[in-house]
Amino acid sequence: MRNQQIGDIFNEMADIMEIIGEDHFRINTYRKVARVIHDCPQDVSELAGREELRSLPGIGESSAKKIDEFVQHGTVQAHEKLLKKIPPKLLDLLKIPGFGPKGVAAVWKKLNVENIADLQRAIDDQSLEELPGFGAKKAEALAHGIKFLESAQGRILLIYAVGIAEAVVGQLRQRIAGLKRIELAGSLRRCRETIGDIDLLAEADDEELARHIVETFTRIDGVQEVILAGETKASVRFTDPNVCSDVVQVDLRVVPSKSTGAAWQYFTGSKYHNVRLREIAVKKKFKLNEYGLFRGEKQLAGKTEQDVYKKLGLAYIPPTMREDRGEVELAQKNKLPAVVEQKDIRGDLHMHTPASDGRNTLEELVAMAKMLGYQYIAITDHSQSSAIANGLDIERLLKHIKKIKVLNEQYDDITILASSEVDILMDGSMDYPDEVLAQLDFVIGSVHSGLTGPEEKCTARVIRAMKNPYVNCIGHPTGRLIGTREPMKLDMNAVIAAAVETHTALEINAHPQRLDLKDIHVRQAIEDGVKLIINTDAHDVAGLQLMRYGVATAQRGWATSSDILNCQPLDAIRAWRVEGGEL
Ligand code: DGT
Ligand code: CA
Ligand code: CA
Ligand code: ZN
Repeated sequence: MRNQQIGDIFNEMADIMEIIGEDHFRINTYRKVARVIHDCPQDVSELAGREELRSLPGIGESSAKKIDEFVQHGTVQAHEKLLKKIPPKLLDLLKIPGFGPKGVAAVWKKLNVENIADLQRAIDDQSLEELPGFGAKKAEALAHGIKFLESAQGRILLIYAVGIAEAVVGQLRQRIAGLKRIELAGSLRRCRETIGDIDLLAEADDEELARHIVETFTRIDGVQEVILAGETKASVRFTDPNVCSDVVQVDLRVVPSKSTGAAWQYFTGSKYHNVRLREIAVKKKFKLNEYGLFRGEKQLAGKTEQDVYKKLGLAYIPPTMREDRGEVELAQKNKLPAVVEQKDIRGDLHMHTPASDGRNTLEELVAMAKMLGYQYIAITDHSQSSAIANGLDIERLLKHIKKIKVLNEQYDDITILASSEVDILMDGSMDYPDEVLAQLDFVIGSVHSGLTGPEEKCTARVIRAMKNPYVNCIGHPTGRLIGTREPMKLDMNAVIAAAVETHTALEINAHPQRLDLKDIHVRQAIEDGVKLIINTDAHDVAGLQLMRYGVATAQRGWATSSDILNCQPLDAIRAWRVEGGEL
């Protein structure tokens, strides 16, 4: 699928045109085309040159020609021409949260700012705050935004790393006949929310094969640069435009089978977890490294990870828990929590249909939910204040509820709950009156606008929503978008206390750009007895399949299935909701 890449080109053209001050009509057209391509379930590049491409809504002949051109030549002339009109690094400025094309145009034309470093200088020498329309407050916010951007730089979202790792492993499997075992390690295996580089491990007992694996790895499609290549390891910079536009470092090591477990353990990390393990080994007068666990020359363990943990006197620790956050101590006492697994999930309580901003019909969502083995789902379209997301006014909502109830009658193997993701308004009141909320089977309250306020205000807003007796869950509680939008400032202690008091669940939004609540807040919440729900917030059937990222986040927060509402049968959720009973 090249939809992401093609759509991005149209968005970039719109950005440049807006910066250089071109006609609004065409800018809007390009933005619309970008959206249509991003949302298109088919591979647009496969439609190139055909009539079908032209029949997509919003795609006229001139846009279709640009897509054809891209598929044929890999570039679009109009795009290249626009790029020549601006300094090469100017568009980097758009990555700063809260900075749009108009702001970029102003600093470029009035202050000669051509890149992020220039902007930082304009902030430091106060020329930015003197610029009309900016001021000290805005300058401070931009300085903050630059810091935020830098902290995320060089790391990619977990889901992209997964896609890239799959692409690399796929090519290796295809090209190396004798390849037996290849495993993911590093932060990718631990499912951190962002990944610095991708670590892979392959097994080979003969040197010839090991060399062949390393050599092939340095030559697969997508390698941009070979950073190092030895007998048993190599590092490359790799990219796959079907996954994302970033270039990522991938490290591969080849190890003999007698060391696979030890190496897998070592290169999974985290570094701090490994340090703790090595301390335990040293206390036992053992030696632990990537080749195995040794007493003197004798290898005690190394073939499997399980053996390594066992011989160290530890229970096996799931990779998602290996952060040195107390898991080693619990493993010593054999008291590790049995963290939730994908198979424990019985339903998904947050998804959108075309009634608001979803892309697949109710029936299509139900079919996918059944395929995933779910017993229930909740349809949660947006409420009236979410105008951009085509939120439902009361009249449309009531009709929607009826439609869902009628549909639900047609299935006896899955229950479809008529629900809504209701906006939490600025003052913490809900976007529908109570008598409307009362007609829903389940209510998620979410903040979608005004996330930048001070902590006190944001916290009070969310807590007021929790106090509404009809609100069952707070959706994506902090509203963050990893790497692009900062979380709302919430006093998490107060939010958690209110969740307990008001019997409101908190969501672990599984969308890979959200993962909200995040791992450490999950842990904090369950320690205080808050119930969580892992939801995909799907806007299409593909979105329903992203549950694993939420499950991994729950594991990283040590949640067990008893902490998670949608690991329970529907009757138990109903009782919890209606009677305020315990699970
Ligand atoms: P990343 O790539 O920044 O997302 O994070 P990791 O955890 O994948 O880190 P990376 O790629 O530098 O190293 C992979 C694993 O190798 C790491 O999780 C643990 C192990 N490792 C790396 N450096 C050290 C070290 O200095 N000491 C120990 N004990 N282990 C290390
Ligand atoms: Ca890594
Ligand atoms: Ca690495
Ligand atoms: Zn939402």
